[in-house]
Amino acid sequence: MVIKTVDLETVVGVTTKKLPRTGQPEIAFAGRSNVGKSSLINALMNRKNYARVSEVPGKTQTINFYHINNEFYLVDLPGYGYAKVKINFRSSWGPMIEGYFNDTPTLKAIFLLLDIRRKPSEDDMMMYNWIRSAGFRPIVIATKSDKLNKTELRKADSRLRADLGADETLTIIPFSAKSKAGRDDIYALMDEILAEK
Ligand SMILES: Nc1nc2c(ncn2[C@@H]2O[C@H](COP(=O)(O)OP(=O)(O)O)[C@@H](O)[C@H]2O)c(=O)[nH]1
Ligand SMILES: [Mg+2]
Repeated sequence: MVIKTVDLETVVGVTTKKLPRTGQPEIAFAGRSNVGKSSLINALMNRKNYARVSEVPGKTQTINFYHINNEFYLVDLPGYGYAKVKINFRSSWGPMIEGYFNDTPTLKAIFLLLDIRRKPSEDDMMMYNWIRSAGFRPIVIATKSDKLNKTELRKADSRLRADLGADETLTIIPFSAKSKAGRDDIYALMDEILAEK
């Protein structure tokens, strides 16, 4: 994966009824506010602050389509579950996201970001189940891996799997936006996904 060009092409509000039909492969990123989604997308795009790393979590209530190399899109879904933002994700814009998962032929994969140190929340579990019910192989990016040492990393992998009720076949990639650990694994997976017909 070589990122040549990046272009924030479309920004839509979460209350939108219609998402764009891009006509090109899309890879979406979901996760709770503050999980490190913007940091991951910046790292993947090789940009310092293109997907804004938010100082105030929960503020990003838009869906951003980043056009990469004029070939495919990274889709930054709004963060959910920030307690101070009194928006009920399930009843408000959750169904729109679920609709996007179920009704977008060009959507090739959904990466679910989970903080490597935390137990998945109810909203995380719901997102995980939506991803699976829509027929996608779930892919978990376990963020902020720099916060753990090697032993803790291994334990975190088993714990996450158990919490999700998943077996060894679930792909979990530990990632650090600080050290960029895991980035090459994610690029390789993206190459694989984009090569699939
Ligand atoms: N230590 C560490 N901190 C991170 C990492 N990724 C994000 N953060 C921090 O976590 C906070 C939220 O990050 P952000 O990317 O804005 O999360 P978002 O709300 O999911 O988009 C910021 O203070 C980041 O600096 C990481 O890999 N390691
Ligand atoms: Mg963000």
